[in-house]
Amino acid sequence: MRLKSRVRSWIAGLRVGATPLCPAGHLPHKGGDQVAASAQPHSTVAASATRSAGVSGRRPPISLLVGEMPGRAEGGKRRARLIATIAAFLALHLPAHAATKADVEAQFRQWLANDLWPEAKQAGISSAAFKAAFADVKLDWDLPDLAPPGFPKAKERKQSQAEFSSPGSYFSEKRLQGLAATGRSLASAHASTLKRIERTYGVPGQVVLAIWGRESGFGRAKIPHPIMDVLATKAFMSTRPELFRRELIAALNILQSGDVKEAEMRGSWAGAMGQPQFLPSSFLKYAVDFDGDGRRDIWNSVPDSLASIANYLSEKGWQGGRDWGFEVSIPGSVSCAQEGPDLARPIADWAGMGITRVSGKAFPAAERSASGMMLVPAGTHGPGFVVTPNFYVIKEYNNSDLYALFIGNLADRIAAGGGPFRGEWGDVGKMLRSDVLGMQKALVAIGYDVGKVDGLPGYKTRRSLGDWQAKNGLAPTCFPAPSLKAKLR
Ligand SMILES: [Ca+2]
Repeated sequence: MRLKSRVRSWIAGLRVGATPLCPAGHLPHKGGDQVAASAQPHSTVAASATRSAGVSGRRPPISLLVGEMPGRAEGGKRRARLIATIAAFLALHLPAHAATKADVEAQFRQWLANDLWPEAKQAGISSAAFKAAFADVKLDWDLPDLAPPGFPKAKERKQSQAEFSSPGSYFSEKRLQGLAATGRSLASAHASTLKRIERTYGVPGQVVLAIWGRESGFGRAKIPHPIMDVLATKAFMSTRPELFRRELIAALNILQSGDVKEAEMRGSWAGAMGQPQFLPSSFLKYAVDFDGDGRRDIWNSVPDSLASIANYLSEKGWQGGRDWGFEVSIPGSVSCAQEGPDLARPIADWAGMGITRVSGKAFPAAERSASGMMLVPAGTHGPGFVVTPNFYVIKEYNNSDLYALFIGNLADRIAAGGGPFRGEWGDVGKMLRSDVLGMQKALVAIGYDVGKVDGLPGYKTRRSLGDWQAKNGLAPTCFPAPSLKAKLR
């Protein structure tokens, strides 16, 4: 039943219009520039379903009947068979891992006292605060990516065989339109707060609104989990315990600071808290009290939530007065192999090559002398962009090109009523990661830098491929395709 309801809520979360919490939370994504990796944000939910099935299916056998009882007559054998039958019945019908779970719960309490407490004490947490913080904390066995001690390890998914999603599936037009409409009405409702935020942090209101909308449906999404349950469970028994241990200590600091009551301190399954979806360590660094009540409250206060988002971007290097980027059309004479954050040029130089904005407008005068970077997430099979350093600041919020493009597009719609990107996303998600991996290895073997050799086509893979295509008499497309697989071995 529980599994079914999880699957149902997962499907509901996928539905357009429902605005789930940004499922990736703020965990650092692996694979930085990999556009496709982040297009599968829900994979861990499925993995967790597999895992709990695996856990309950493998139970140490009840050992009532180890060996025959020697020297017994026929009656003894019958009795043994009866016991065997009962044992088999129990094995099937008792809660399968009750004993083991109880054992893990006991280990958890010991871990809190003997392992975590000394570290918390060193971090300045008082004994009273520590005890109060964990009084009601429970292990949450429904979270994904758990590795309970003594339980069989879940089978790793064979990533090399998985297809990566086409980038286009990331940009649901219906969802973007809904977020833009709500964002515009909230822009006027909170106009004075947003003006004050822009004056203080230099970040335009529409960018702050776009992140707020994407992360928590403008604070309207139900934030499901008591954060201490999530962090304690994941610090004690997840596949990434060190990361969550740091976040758990940070959360204890937040509770001790009095910014929020534990009952209100809710977050996502990935540990991201409140309306901006900050991990506790980000909260400590970037959350601000903007409504002046003396508490940093990203759960209930809109001014605090919005200003905290802006402060985050500002601290990560947001350049006031600059845009995030522009959708452009790139003439055939300009190779796609020039993309990447490390190949910046003055935007006037890109314009000089014949790159123009799809809107037909000129690049703003102030942008022309400043630096910009080419970005082609699907090579020549999708829209092209000239982005500014602010694009990479948005990626600090969630390390995905597609995420940052989503925020940029939504911000433009909120500010000026724009629509979808003009360039169509081609259907480029059909190759297996193992095929892309093979192409990456072949490129590395002939001296190319493809970034991480992981089967995902990040910008280094894309531009290396484009360069190889040009040198081999092919028109550069800067994206892996089945037709190139045979040629590149
Ligand atoms: Ca406040």
